[in-house]
Amino acid sequence: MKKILVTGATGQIGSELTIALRSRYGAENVLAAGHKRPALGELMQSGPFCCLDVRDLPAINQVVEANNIDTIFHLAALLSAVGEEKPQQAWDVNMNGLSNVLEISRLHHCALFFPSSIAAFGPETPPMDTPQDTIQRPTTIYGITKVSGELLCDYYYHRFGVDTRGLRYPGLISSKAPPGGGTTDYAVDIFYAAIKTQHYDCFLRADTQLDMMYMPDAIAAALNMMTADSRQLRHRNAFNVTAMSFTPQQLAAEIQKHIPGFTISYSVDPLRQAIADSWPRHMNDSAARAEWGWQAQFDLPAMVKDMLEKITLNSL
Ligand code: VAH
Repeated sequence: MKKILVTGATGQIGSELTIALRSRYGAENVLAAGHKRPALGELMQSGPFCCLDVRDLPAINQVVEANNIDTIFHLAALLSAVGEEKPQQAWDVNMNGLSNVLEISRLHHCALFFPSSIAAFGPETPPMDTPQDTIQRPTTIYGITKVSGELLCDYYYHRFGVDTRGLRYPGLISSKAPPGGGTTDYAVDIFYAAIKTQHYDCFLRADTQLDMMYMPDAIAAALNMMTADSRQLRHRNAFNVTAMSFTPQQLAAEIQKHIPGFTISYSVDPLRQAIADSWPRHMNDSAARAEWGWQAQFDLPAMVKDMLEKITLNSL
């Protein structure tokens, strides 16, 4: 990896991944791209940025050619809840955007990282210890674009030899950029509410168990998988990876260990509850452990402690 393009760089994953890539490969070698210019901040001050709509094939081609890009981390997408509000736009951005980036990767011999998700599974998928290889009939447009994306990336690898690689991420928890319209956003919003008002009104039911991961682990997983020996990667485009699995009730109890006065209430959002109910509870990530040495570093107590410290620091 020498010259890297990150699409969706202003999003929850992109904003932290870009910084991590710049510290490892040199700021000038990591071009951040977003559909709109963000406010000045660490992302903008730490290296190059360009506005880029992933639905614009010639524009992607121009950026990749002009910057001699050899690796693309393609993060631009509409997430699950916002996708259900505008499914046609979700298909356009998530699928036509990916198709364009795959075509440019084929033409310019770029390696490509694609983030899939637990959303690529559906109600018929075994919810506990969800296998690496199992039935995938997602019921959200976001999930349909994720399972289609996994298959399209597999196709470009087998048909054209494009070095495509991807991970099925669980819900991600981060302290830098706010999440953007996902079903697991509660697991981030709750920390800001706990510090600001010591109360959080949760949009999912108290017992909704979902796989989750702290952003430092998500970033490490992407970097380690992208630099792994390609010959070891049997599942290359859709590795299950997870770190913990909890309910809003369990997360609140862990926060209360640090903020005893913190309270939680529940005003369930039927749309996001239905989405969460269609996803598995806990994935089996043994394939990632076996094929490229995946190992999470943060469990629930460690993540809560670090998140509260970081957000408190940022708010000073
Ligand atoms: C979402 N944060 O909620 C994303 C993620 C597993 C969930 O893909 O849509």
